[in-house]
Amino acid sequence: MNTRVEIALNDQVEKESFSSQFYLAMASWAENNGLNGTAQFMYKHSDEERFHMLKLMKFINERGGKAVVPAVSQPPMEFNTILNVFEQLLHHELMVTDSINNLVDICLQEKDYTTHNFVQWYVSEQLEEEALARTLLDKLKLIGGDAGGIYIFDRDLEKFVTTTNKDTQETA
Ligand code: OFO
Repeated sequence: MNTRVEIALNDQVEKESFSSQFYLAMASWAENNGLNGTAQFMYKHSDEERFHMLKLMKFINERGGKAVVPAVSQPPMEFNTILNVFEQLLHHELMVTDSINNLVDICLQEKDYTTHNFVQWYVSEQLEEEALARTLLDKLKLIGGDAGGIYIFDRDLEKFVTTTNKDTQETA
């Protein structure tokens, strides 16, 4: 496998691993602050990021490269408000999108069209994740600091997680 592409893919492995840890920290914070829907959403999101990491690692190894298991780094643990949690989520996803776009650039520069094709899955995934994070953040901005509004937001998020879990199980 092309060395530059391999390094960039392993760098992405590290970012997906950190995303998983970061969303786990958000889940734990939400759970400790009575926001069970948000906690479930973040636990699920954390699992998805781990899946993104594993998918990359398998691809690297299948293509003759060496997937590197990254060190676990401590994510931020304190979030002042639920709004702050979702602001950080969107901010983080935008950083991941930049990194994926950089990966696409490297594949094209190195004429690695197979990896380019593989990375397209991440391009679409980022589109969806960014859109979802923006929608949730917009809702929270509308709600402002209203406790009743936050209660309903959190309850709706719990329903959303249950419905999407059911859909995934039915299509599996
Ligand atoms: Fe949410 O980022 Fe993975 O790809």
